[in-house]
Amino acid sequence: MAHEFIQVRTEAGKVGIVQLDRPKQLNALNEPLMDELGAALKAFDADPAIGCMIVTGSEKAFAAGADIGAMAGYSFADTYGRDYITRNWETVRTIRKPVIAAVSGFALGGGCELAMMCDFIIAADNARFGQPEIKLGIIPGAGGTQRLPRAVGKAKAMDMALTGRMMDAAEAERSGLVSRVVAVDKLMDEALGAALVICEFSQLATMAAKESVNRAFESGLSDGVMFERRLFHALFATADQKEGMDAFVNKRKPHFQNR
Ligand code: DAK
Repeated sequence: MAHEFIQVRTEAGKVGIVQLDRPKQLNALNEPLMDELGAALKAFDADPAIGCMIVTGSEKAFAAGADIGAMAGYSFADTYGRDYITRNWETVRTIRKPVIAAVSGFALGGGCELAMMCDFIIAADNARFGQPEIKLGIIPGAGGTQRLPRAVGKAKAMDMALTGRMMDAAEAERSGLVSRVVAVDKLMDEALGAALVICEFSQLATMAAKESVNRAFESGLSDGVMFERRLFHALFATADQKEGMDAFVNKRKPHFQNR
């Protein structure tokens, strides 16, 4: 499938990579880009050969936010009536296999929100995160006021949402927004390394782990632990659990078959 605003490729036949590709606009997110991104991720999710995905941008920008020019003239009827954002911006949330955000440069507004919708963020040392919508007379609209405090706590989330300041990679790692920071020229190697590790495991187990961690943000502790317990129990019905434990006991490498 031809794409206008993204590049799509696979690595080692098992990692699906989507690179946002609107360099002149610092990967500002518009409707067709989000449609393309969603379709590419869904196709990878449906491909049994793919075990993990990476969403990335350019060295200068992961994404500098929603396309301000495109939405500047929108009315309430345009946004609410056409279900702006909800309709196609959150497809990444529906992806069942793990998705890593590899962030270099600016991740602002909708760009920061897109990165936070992924399962974890690996950042280059030049990464800068922010929710500067307040400077435009609006507030974050794709989950920023909800996911940022869950990641970094109320104090920093309020600071960023109310002042619009950016957080550098070191502060983002300190605050729990990103899982790792690496030199900018090592970003894709690091993300790919993490993705390949994930691909070694049973897809049933990685999907269950993702679903269960995400449940922590949707439920109270007892309900979340019960959800985890039931998935844990269910994995004992898989051939991959037998394979993984037999391989350990017999000191050999496991060969998971995703069943
Ligand atoms: N949209 C459109 N174009 C953008 C852009 C953006 N978000 N960010 C940058 N660009 C364009 C610039 O206009 C410029 O284009 P030309 O002038 O060359 O044609 C080009 O990219 C390069 O940008 P700069 O010349 O500004 O580059 P600098 O290195 O000097 O500065 C910067 C980089 C990232 C600091 C700066 O470009 C900047 O501040 N950009 C805007 C960042 C921003 O405010 N992002 C938040 C956007 S608001 C909603 C839900 C969600 C949202 C909205 C509504 N609803 C539910 C209704 C989400 C909103 C947002 O994300």
